[in-house]
Amino acid sequence: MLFPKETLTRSIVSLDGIWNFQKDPAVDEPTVEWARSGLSDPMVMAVPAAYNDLTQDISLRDHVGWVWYERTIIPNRSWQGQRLLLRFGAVAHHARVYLDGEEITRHKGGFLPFEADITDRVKDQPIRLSLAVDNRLDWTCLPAGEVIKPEGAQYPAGFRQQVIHFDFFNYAGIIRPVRLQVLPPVRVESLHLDSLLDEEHTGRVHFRATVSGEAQGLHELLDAEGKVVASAEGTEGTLEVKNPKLWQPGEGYCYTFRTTLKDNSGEVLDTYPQTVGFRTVKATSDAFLINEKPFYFKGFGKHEDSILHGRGFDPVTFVKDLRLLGWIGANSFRTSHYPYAEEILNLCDEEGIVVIDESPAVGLWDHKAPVFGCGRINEETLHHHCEVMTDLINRDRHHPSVVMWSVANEAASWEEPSRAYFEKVAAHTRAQDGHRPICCVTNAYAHNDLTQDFFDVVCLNRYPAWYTDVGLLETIYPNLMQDLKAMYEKYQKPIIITEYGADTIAGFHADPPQLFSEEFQVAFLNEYHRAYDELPFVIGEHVWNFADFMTKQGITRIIGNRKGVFTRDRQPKAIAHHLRSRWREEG
Ligand code: BDP
Repeated sequence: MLFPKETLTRSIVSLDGIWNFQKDPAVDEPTVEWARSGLSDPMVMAVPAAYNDLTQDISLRDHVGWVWYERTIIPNRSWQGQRLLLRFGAVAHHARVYLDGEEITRHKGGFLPFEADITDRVKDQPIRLSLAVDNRLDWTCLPAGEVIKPEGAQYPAGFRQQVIHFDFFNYAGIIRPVRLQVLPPVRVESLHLDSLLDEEHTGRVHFRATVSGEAQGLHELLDAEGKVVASAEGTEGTLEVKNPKLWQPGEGYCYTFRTTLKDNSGEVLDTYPQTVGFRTVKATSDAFLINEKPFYFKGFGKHEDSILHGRGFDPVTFVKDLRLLGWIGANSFRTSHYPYAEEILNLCDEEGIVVIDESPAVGLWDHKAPVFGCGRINEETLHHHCEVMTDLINRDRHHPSVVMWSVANEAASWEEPSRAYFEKVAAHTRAQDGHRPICCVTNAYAHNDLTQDFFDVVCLNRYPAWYTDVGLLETIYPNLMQDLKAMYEKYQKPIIITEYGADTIAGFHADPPQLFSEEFQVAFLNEYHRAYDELPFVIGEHVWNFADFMTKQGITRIIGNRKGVFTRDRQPKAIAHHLRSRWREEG
């Protein structure tokens, strides 16, 4: 599936904007008549956006189940003879799509794109596009969750609750752009591109193109100035360039892989450009090498989260985030805890920002009971997990900014059956992409972890003096020294601390430091850094979190998680200035 781009042969009709919207009172199956008759009592809703924060209605914010979206598509004469491909960037978490009442496709999973060819259904009359969207999560979904019906006189009749074992608000709806792609009948359908660099410094783009219809394919590699530096014909092959200019952290030099399809008379039938870049990545026993040079990860675990938009794609916030990453001297981030919008990765390619690309496998634990090997996380979950890894890698493999795949976050990797599960996920992931290291972010320890040997880099989430030894700053350094050395001794793999942080309310001060104050966040992170700086196998620090973000309500959450280095509206807390001098000084 290609990212939608306008070219000489392709145009895009954006279907973003204001749609009709209605909450569905139905419990299990959506009210399908609404797709035929139109919504009975619609309100307006923005697309893309999560719907949760856009009304004053608490029952919509906390809704569990189906909602409907609806709008009209007005056909255009210029579409005649073209293929019409409807594309959803992401719909959280289950979508059913209807045209004039007829179901045309379904999709499970809230963070990856899906498409439907609607050519044969569009004539010259306006057509109603309806979507039923379900936000319920169960143990076969990623993220995982469970819907419970608690019993007791205090619960209203029919009360259902979405239980989630992850720490971000379960925002839902059409959260990424909706586009109608108007495409030529003979076209490039997919491109499988691996850009590699060998020891003699020869860059090779291995390509495999799927083409609909009969055409001659020409594939060219253009440098950043637009000069063609290599070309080949056919649907599969290799483009070679000697001594290519490298994609580097902080300097995102990209090439363009351009495919042009022509007919026998030489007329252009389709053309599609894809960004690629040359760089090597490799994990050794104590380093992460980018272009053979040790790379130290400085940055954050992030979220796609912003005021009002919820998890809706928000270019304004992301552009600001890019500026803040530059300002603070960060060189990388992790797409915790799900794949981010493709638009974001495109910018990271250009800006030279290093990305750990994470799957939506989060919530695979429960502090009250086991989850693996007891029917909760089951074969269907594993199957879906593998499918999601395939789709994620197919979507993102061409991005030079993506240096590692993260298959999951904080799964119960101390439960014996998790070992067999992750052995399969790891093998499946490597089979999709043998060129990038893989990881599985964990909060387990040397004494209880059962899965890190399947992965290349040990990615650890650690919170001493926050969730344990609360407030005891002096315990951080000895705790980490012992913990990280034990982890390294066991696995002999480099370690990235993918999470460490303290909830901090901007504007709260306490000296000597106390929990929740800006002073505490500074003192707390400094203690962590003391340990990292002494351990050569620690090859990265990602503070949790880049910015404050919304979570479900809880007594340890104050209108969301406050571990941000920036507030939710992107203002720096005191720690931001400290990180800035640490990260910028270190070069
Ligand atoms: C970790 C999770 C992350 C949470 C964080 C926290 O990976 O999603 O937000 O802890 O508690 O366990 O702040």
